[in-house]
Amino acid sequence: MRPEDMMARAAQVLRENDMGGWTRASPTLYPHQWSWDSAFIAIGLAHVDTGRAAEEMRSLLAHQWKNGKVPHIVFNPEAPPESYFPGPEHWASAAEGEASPSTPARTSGLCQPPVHAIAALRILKAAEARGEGVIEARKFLREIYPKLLAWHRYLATRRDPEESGLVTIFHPWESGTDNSPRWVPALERVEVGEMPGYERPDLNHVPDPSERPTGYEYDRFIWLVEVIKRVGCDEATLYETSPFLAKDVLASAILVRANEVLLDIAGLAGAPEDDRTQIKAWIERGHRGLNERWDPTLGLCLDYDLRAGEPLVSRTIAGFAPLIAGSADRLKTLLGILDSHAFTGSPDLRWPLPPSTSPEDPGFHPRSYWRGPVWPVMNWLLWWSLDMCGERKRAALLRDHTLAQLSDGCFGEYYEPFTGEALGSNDQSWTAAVALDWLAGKP
Ligand code: 9WN
Repeated sequence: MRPEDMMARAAQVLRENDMGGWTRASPTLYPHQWSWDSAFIAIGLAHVDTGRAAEEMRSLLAHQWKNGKVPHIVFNPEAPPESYFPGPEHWASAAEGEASPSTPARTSGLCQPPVHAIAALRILKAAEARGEGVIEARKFLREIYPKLLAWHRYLATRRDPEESGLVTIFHPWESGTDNSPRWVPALERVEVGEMPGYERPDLNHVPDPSERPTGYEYDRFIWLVEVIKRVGCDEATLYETSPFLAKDVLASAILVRANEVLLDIAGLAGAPEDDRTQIKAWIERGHRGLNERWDPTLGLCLDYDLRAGEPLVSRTIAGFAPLIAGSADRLKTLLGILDSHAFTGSPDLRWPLPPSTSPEDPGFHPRSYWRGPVWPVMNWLLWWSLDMCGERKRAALLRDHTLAQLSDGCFGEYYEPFTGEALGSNDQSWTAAVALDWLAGKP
């Protein structure tokens, strides 16, 4: 597929998933607006229409909770109840609590990794590169700055009362890498209690159930939703009671970078010095926290199970957290691991692209979601981080190989690492968005 054709197709995918001011994550599997998907989608849209890109984020942030939380899903009121589980009815009781946004409650009670500030600034950069919509983009950044600050404050306080610099999650869905081996030992410790039966519409939208999380995992996912709902999503109570309580190094690294970007946005917004001092302190704390989670044997950063009081040992792309956070002292080791057989160096791979879980990890499964498949959106995050670290050549290769993979025109959600087959949902919005960003050139 020629680059101009791929670009046109990617823009078409985003148009077809456009629900009027917001974009569904995919045509059938995900009929709602997801938090971090939306941010990546805005990055793609920025190359087409500044106003529409800003609107994507505005519509998500309109549902921000009073305590600053940006919900992981904003539900589409028009999606039939049987289209996704757990849907708005399931979350209703929890989403009508004190901290939730104004009624009718249309969100889940969870959150996802904070890529939003990164996306917001990229809207401006893309507008500047196109020489169009710059004033609008600057206005948009000034407008959303307080919301982004409140979001980061929420993560730095309610999700880190220990001031460790690391974000606590109450549910694997909050990591965005749901069934990753990252969470296996912590999930195994969760005892599922009494709860109503449920159906899984997600299985109707993939050709093979092995591409999605297992029934064992789903029972725990849905039970944890129950646990969170029962306490009205109250963070302090969940700290005491939740059977799943983990520090997420990927979300924490993203937060470090997002805080760096927030400093730039604070500058544009003419924010008070106090804000900047606070943001800088969060950045420092984040680096410190990640440093403590470094595993010298694996040469990767590891999540931490607060309930069990032990590191969660696995070899996944989340281990590259210090690279994403821009910690210079880990760069050389991480690049070595990235190039090694454990990630992109195996000659058996269809493309030298990092599987979500290393084929050398015991939890690896080449077709199962976050257990092995290559996720184009994660490649974007790594590409962006490598570029920021000055690793331009390596970044360009990662981009070019991902684009080669995407030339099948499917815009798959994820890809089998050895065969290159598109898996999960086709026409996945964030896949199209990152392709668009790459094809449009450097903003
Ligand atoms: C649960 C929408 C989302 C992504 C997540 C991905 C998947 C949902 C699901 O899809 O999660 O949030 O139903 O499997 O894991 O990263 O945001 O694309």
